[in-house]
Amino acid sequence: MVLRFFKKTAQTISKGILRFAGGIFPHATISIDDLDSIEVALYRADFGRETVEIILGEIRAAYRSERELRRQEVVAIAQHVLRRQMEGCEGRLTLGQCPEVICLIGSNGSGKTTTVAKLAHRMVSAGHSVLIGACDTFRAAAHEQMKIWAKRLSIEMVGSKTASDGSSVAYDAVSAAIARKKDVVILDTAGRLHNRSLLMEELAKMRRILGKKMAESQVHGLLIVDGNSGNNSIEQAKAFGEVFPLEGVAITKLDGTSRGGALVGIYRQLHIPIHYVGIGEGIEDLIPFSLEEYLQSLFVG
Ligand SMILES: Nc1nc2c(ncn2[C@@H]2O[C@H](COP(=O)(O)OP(=O)(O)O)[C@@H](O)[C@H]2O)c(=O)[nH]1
Ligand SMILES: [Mg+2]
Repeated sequence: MVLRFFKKTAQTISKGILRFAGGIFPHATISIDDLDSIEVALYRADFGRETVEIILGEIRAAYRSERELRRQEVVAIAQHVLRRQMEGCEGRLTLGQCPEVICLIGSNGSGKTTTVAKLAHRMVSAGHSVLIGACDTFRAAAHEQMKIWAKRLSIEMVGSKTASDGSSVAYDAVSAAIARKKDVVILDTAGRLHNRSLLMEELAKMRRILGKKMAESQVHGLLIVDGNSGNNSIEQAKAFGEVFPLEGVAITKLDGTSRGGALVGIYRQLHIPIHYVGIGEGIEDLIPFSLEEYLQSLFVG
């Protein structure tokens, strides 16, 4: 059931492990020469140097004691290492105060607007009342895109075609949510302004303005990372985190990337739990991240 989520990454990994290892037979033994192909596959899947070295080190140690390893044992070693590396990685938003504000932050094209829609849909389906704030005022098209989603989902949206300031829209959205007694406000934000420092200033301002209306514990920064950008996205994520406290991360587009191993590096370097993964363009294609599902689906095939 979970197997389709990380299909491309799984194909990349399985190529490396299977190629010299008796095809699909889990009991086939692999030789020490196969380690190179396993190593390449793990790098291709973007697990990052630290993690690949640990996995390889443990496989070598197992060789020394066993001399013969079956493919399923290699997989078990990799999963065991990853389980350790990813300890505590599953994040969940806890909703309780009314309203809770979830602010989606990330670079242009990472999937923020789509994820706002998917998340709003999830929350409405779970019985919460939701209001969307269209705070990407930088691009006119962003407002339209959010509006189309809100209309399709029949979810109230606060936005402005003419506002030049995302923070003022955020303020209005939160005020409306309080007045209308909504459970959750989900804010879309801009991923690009004229330059990077302006974008950071804008985010810092939004956080300050939200702080005037809400308790700190009511505001949840959710970082949106494009799964295709893999380990490269980490530096940028750190910059966002400096101006807007990040509670969790959602990693999008994992349906189409062979670099799903980057989740490990993202988690280990940012120390932010992974709340959701995006696995397609449809409204249902956002799922809570489960480490076990991830580990199972990486090594199928
Ligand atoms: N395949 C796939 N496409 C996605 C996913 N999430 C977003 N997208 C697509 O990525 C593109 C950019 O998304 P958008 O939400 O506009 O990004 P934003 O600029 O951060 O708001 C759109 O074409 C989305 O349909 C996902 O999980 N999988
Ligand atoms: Mg957008």
